[in-house]
Amino acid sequence: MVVSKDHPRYRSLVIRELLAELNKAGLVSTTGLIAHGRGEAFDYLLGETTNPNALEAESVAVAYMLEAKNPLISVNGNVAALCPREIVSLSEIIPAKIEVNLFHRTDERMERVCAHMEAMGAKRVLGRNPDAKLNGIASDRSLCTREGILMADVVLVPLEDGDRAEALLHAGKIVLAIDLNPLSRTSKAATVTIVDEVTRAIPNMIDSVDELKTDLSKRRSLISTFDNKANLKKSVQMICKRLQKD
Ligand code: PTJ
Repeated sequence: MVVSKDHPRYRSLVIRELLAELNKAGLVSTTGLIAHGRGEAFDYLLGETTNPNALEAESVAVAYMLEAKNPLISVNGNVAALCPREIVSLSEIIPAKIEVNLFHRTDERMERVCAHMEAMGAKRVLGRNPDAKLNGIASDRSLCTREGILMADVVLVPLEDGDRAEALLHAGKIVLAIDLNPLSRTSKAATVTIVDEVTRAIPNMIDSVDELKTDLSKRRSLISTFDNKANLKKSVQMICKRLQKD
């Protein structure tokens, strides 16, 4: 389908087309399309822009990644489809490992998502050959690598479901979530929740790396003063305000 650039929802329509195409190609799961729809609804309510509280959470998340011994970015089908190059850039400048972890896991789909990340520039993608398990998850999402998720101390999980976010926390990890729904279990459980659309959040994170890399005291102060519950409350209040205004 050709989408006209004049269409008021051009960006949203282009992203939908991309996800639908990559669903046909076996990269994005069918429920990934539904998850994206839920995200879009929250984004609409948030004004489809990065809010100051999201920007703050993005800087705090980068501070945690730079302070980490073993930072890792967990990638699923939606994330691989939406912003693969940006994930690769972030992983290179932190530096952080990349591991693919899928909710709807088959060997074939794992290979597709890993190969896609490599085609988009990732030099090393973990996940194909799991040799460890994350406790507390019944499904195949528990499969992971010792070198990657199991050893990571800080894990960035864009678009994660609540069970896995909680299991990562129980395993003693700092969990950085990107989730447009400030009411989700993941958002509430995470150490830092970025309530922003992933294709805006990752570039914003990349932008803050340079400054935070050289400023240790700013990193530490961002981490020590951040209150995730209060930050989430601001996103909910923003939604309420917008609903009342219109
Ligand atoms: O590729 P797989 O098999 O690993 O499956 C991935 C999905 C996304 C299907 C899986 O992780 C899942 O079911 O996720 P949930 O539980 O639906 O959670 C996704 C969360 O991300 C929801 O709260 C959405 O609001 C939010 N979300 C969706 N799209 C975006 C988003 N947040 C930020 N940016 C988005 N583009």
